[in-house]
Amino acid sequence: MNVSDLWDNNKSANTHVFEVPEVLRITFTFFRLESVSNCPHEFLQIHDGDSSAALQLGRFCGSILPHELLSSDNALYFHLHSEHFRSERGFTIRWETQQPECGGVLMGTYGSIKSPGYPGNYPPGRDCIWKIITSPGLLITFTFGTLSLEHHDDCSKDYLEIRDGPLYQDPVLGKFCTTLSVPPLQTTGPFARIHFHSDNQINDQGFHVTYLTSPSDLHCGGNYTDPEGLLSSDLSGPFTHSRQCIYLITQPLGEQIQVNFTHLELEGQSGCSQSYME
Ligand SMILES: [Ca+2]
Repeated sequence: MNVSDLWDNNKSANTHVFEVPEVLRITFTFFRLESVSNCPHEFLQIHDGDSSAALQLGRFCGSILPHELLSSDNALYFHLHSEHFRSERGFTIRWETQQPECGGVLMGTYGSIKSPGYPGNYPPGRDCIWKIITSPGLLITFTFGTLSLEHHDDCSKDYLEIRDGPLYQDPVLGKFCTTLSVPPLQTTGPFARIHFHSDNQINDQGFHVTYLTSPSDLHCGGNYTDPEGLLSSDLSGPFTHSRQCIYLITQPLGEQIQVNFTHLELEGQSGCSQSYME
């Protein structure tokens, strides 16, 4: 399966579309302030917003050029402090604007996902979609460090939504739109889709979620590259847990694969709503 196949661009199918403000990227081309540890007398302090109440991105002094900085919304607040302004001291900053970027495809076996601007408040009017694509036979467990979103009874304003699969049609594992402590969530297969949405009013701190992968308790799924072979679900005992078993057969470019079923026995419901092979 190609990652591109899993990247559905149907954001507009289930989200509201806003005009998203551009964010600021700043680079330092000159920087020289008094060099004293902790910068007590002379410093440049930068906040990710339009006031000193916004998250502090850094406090700088000395003569080392600070690294590039990116705002999470459309303003940066600079505070230059000096007890004795002197010549040949100061800074030069170049700024550019760009479309905000968030979301992406994560293929590692562990990682973390944060709302834009975290641990500062998240900006308005964002849709960020992350996909976690791991190997067949693994499950993904999400642990919530922070979860603070604008409260709303039916999550029609801001929300964090985690789906049990890579596509927006996959079942919802959890959808959150308040501040609370959430126990870990686990997928039933090796893929997940995380969608963060913020509307244009009222925000909060956002979220910080970490994820880990672990082998499925059922021995099912896997990668197969032999020129021929036998796939078997080998599920001894009754199905006690909901599981997705993903089998990926890959052959060299140009080869085709012929599949013959020798045995198939699954629960029979209309529309294959409970158990199915696809
Ligand atoms: Ca909001």
